Amino acid sequence: MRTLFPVLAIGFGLLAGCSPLFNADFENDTAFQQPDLTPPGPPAGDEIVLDGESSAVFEVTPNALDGTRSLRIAAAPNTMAQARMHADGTGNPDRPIVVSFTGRLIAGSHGEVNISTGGPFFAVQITLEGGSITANGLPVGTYVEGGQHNMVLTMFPATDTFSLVFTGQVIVGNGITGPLKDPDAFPGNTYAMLFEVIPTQDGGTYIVDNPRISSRNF
Ligand SMILES: [Ca+2]
Ligand SMILES: [Ca+2]
Repeated sequence: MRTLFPVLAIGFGLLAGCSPLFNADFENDTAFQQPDLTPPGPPAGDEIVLDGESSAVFEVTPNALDGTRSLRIAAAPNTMAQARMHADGTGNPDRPIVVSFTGRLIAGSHGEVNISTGGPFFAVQITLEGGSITANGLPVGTYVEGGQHNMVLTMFPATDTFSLVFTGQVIVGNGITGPLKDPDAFPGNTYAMLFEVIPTQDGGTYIVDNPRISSRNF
């Protein structure tokens, strides 16, 4: 508890300055079953959309990254699995949009985290593969395979740019920024964070928790 308290305090501080558009922690879900696709609690209308071949696994795991439940997304060899965290609201179009989650990519897996603002192209594409992290195609650092990482991505409507912070078992520099890939579609008419396990010959698994999309109030 002593070590957890500062993390919780920071979490509540961030939430206080943000209006949630999507929020899930999987704590009310049943282990080894699919998550509730309409996450309980505010905001209303947020939803999870699961997609993949019949071999794809989307189940709540008690081997949690935070609390007692997380979401496990697994793909069989040479197949994909994706879980889309969909926000119903758009927030204040003059304020930044903040997208965050905690993840653990099992060694050998290839993961992508794609951020949509409702346009034909993703605004930001993050890839994690073989220990390397890229953002919109550019290398930004490294992660420990099988380790835990936390991402906070902020998108700024005044400049159509993003800033990216990775913490946890990663080596990623400070002050990573870049242009959004689909500026005409931002601010968006919808927002989503798409977790994808990309096909590899060994298959892959991404465990994720606390996916959040928020409209910042400042
Ligand atoms: Ca959790
Ligand atoms: Ca909800």
